[in-house]
Amino acid sequence: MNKLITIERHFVEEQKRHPQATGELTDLLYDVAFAAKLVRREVVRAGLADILGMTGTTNVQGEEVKKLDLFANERIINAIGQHGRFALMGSEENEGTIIPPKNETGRYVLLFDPLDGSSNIDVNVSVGTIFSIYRLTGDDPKKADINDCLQKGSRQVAAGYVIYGSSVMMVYTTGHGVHGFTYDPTIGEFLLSYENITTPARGKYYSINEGSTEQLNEPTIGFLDWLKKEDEATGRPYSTRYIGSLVADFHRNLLTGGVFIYPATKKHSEGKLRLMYEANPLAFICEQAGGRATNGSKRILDIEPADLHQRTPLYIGSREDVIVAEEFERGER
Ligand code: AHM
Ligand code: MG
Repeated sequence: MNKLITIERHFVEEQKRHPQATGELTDLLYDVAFAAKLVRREVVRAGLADILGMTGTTNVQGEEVKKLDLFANERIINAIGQHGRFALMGSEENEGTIIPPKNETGRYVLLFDPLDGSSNIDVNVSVGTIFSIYRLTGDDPKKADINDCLQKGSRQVAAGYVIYGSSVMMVYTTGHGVHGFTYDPTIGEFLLSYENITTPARGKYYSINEGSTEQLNEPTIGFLDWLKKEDEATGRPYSTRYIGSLVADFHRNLLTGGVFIYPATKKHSEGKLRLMYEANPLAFICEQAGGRATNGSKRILDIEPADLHQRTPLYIGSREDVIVAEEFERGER
C-alpha cells in the first residue's frame, strides 16, 4: 500500500533538510493550508448559494452576506493573521497593505489572490487561491511597510496555489521543487499526490483569450500562427485550451506541458494579470518545475515592482514554447 503523506508531514520533512530552518516557514505554510480548507468549504457549496440564500441577501444576524471572493479574502486574513506569524499582508482585494490582527513577531509578508477567476464560480468552473511569501527586509516587524511587499519575485521564499476543481489541490514550492497535494474531504487532509512536478520542455496546449484577436499586437499574432502551423518535429499544431481561470489553465499546462499567454494588447499595454498576486507566484512555481515565465522580454522574477497592483504581460509554461514567443516579441521570427 502507498504511504500516505499529509501536507503537514511533508512541510516538516522539507524543513529537516535545512538544518538552519527555524520552523517558522513550516508554520506559515500550514496556516495557508488551513485557510485553504476554510475557503474550500464555502466554494464547494457555492451552487447552493441561491437556494440557501447565502449571497446578496441578509443573514440571520441581519448582516449583508458577502460575495465569495470577499468572503475568502476575510477568511484568509483572519485565519492566517491571528497567529502573528506575518508582519504584513497584501491581497488583490485590498488597495493598500493589510496589518494582520496579530503581527508583533512576524518576520514574513504574505501576498495573495483570495479567489482568482471568481467570475467562474456561478457556472461551476474551477477557481483558485494564489499566494506568495517573502521575508521582511529588516528585523523589526513593527517597521514593516509597503517596501517589504514590493520585493522582486526572485526573493520569494515560498509560493503556491490551491485549485478548487473536480478535486481540491494545493501546489507549493519553497525553492526545492514543486509538490502537489490532493484534499481528501473524508479525513480533512491534503495528501501528497505529486512529488517533484516537472513540466515538459515543449507543450501540446496553448492558452490565450483569442476572442481579443483584434486587440493583439503583431508579435502575438505571429506566435499564434506559429502554434497552429503543422510541424511534426515540434508536435504542432497545438490544441487550444482556455478556461479563463488562471490557476486552472496554469495547473493543466504545468502537468501536461503548454504555454499560457496574457499579453499586452492595444488597449492594455501591461496586460491584465497582476505581477505581485498572480505572475510572481506562478513564475516561481513554473521555474521550479523546469518551465519559463517572462513578460515577453524579461524574466518575471526579475521585474522590480513599483506598485502592489501593477500588471504585467505574461508568457508562462513550457520552456521551449516561451522562448519562441520571446523570439516573436523581439522580431526575430
Ligand atoms: P480576476 O483576478 O479578477 O479573477 O481576473 C483574473 C482572471 C484570470 O483567472 C484569468 O486568467 C483571466 O482573468 C481571464 O481574463 P479574460 O476574461 O480577459 O480572458
Ligand atoms: Mg486574480
